[in-house]
Amino acid sequence: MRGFKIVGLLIIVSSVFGCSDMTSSLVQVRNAWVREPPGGHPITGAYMEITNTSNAICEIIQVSSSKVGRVEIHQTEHDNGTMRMRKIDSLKLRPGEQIILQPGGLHLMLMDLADDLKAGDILMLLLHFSDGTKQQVESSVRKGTYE
Ligand SMILES: [Cu+2]
Repeated sequence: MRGFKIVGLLIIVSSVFGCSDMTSSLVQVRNAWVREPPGGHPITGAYMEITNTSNAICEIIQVSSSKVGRVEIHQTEHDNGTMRMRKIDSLKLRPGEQIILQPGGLHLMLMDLADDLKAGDILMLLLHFSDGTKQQVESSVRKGTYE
């Protein structure tokens, strides 16, 4: 009985911390980049390596940016030589797991771009986690092959 009470208290304490600090450090993001949209198209892809550095499962449920109308999480699938993109609802990472968003695989689709993104620009992306925290990601715009 005593053990249960202690566990209950720990859960309350950790959720209070989670609410008071809305900046997340659940994941470490490296090599974040956005492909320069070809010929001024208002749509492009964003790529990065995400590692869950926490000891809990974390889930990215949404990505946003002040300069992007809509961001979707996509998985590229190869189907009989045809490449298709499927929208997925979230990215779930186990503790210590790394996922790589890259051309031809998992990626973020940036749609309705407000600005003309050019190689050398910086685009801020905001990762939204299922626990309500958010994490900002600085990504650099580069030229890249179209996927
Ligand atoms: Cu896509």
